Amino acid sequence: MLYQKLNCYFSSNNQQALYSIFKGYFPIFKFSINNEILTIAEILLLCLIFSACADNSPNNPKDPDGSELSFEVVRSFPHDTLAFTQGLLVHNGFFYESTGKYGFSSLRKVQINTGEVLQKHDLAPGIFAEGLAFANEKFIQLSWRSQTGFVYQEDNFAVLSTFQYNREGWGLTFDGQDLIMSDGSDSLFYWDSESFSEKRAVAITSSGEPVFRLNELEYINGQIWANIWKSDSIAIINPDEGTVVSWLNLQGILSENESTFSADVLNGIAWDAVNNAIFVTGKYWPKVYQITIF
Ligand SMILES: [Ca+2]
Repeated sequence: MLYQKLNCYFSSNNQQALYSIFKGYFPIFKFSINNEILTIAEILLLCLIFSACADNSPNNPKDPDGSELSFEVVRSFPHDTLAFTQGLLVHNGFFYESTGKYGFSSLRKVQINTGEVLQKHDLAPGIFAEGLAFANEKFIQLSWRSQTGFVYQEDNFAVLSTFQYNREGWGLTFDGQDLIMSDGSDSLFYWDSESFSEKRAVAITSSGEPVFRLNELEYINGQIWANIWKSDSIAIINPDEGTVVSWLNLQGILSENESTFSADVLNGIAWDAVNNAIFVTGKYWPKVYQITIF
């Protein structure tokens, strides 16, 4: 019975409505959904479910003081639906992609127009690959909890060296001088691009509030673009101030048909500096989208 009562709310992804029920009825200890009175046991269960959902709810931040940007899809390209995208970049006219999951982690060179994987390096099954950057003629790839980074030769993906760091690895990009990495917190970390030693941490805020779950990164035209994990939002960050100057909301970029694949969350931003083209994709998404923003 309770499942039926709740199903209509969760199936429509209506956690806000659920919250409003609590907000509106809690003070007088009378709970009802669709005019059905809930028992005390049901209410307690509802509290547990709600608190769990609230903790893991998708985070689509808004910046009331900043601009919220819209997007238009210019073109779309095929993307391997078995690629759990953790990092994406454009180099010399090709996508380079880092895919995660234990046993499925890889570094790939991908034909942009066809999505064909031209070259692939598989990581050991115990490594969950994460962010990817190209710096000093080498590819640098992070891992999630192994605290190990991998340095690859550009042409053949030969592992030139590995290095250690002392936090989780999430996103990675290169600003022309330093590597910039995320660990899922509200800070970005600047690393020396040769020694990989940490030079400084920058706390990222939006309207004075910390911005958590910073994930895949891309340095674009002097700004840092950061996926917010489990959301459709990208924070566009002024690196000097550590402030979000605008939010890009990509809600709806996957059509309903495309969403029926086992598509996971948005997680892939790449910039083709030569053609000033911006690409986005997600984990197991069937497409990579070239977008313009306005
Ligand atoms: Ca990227």
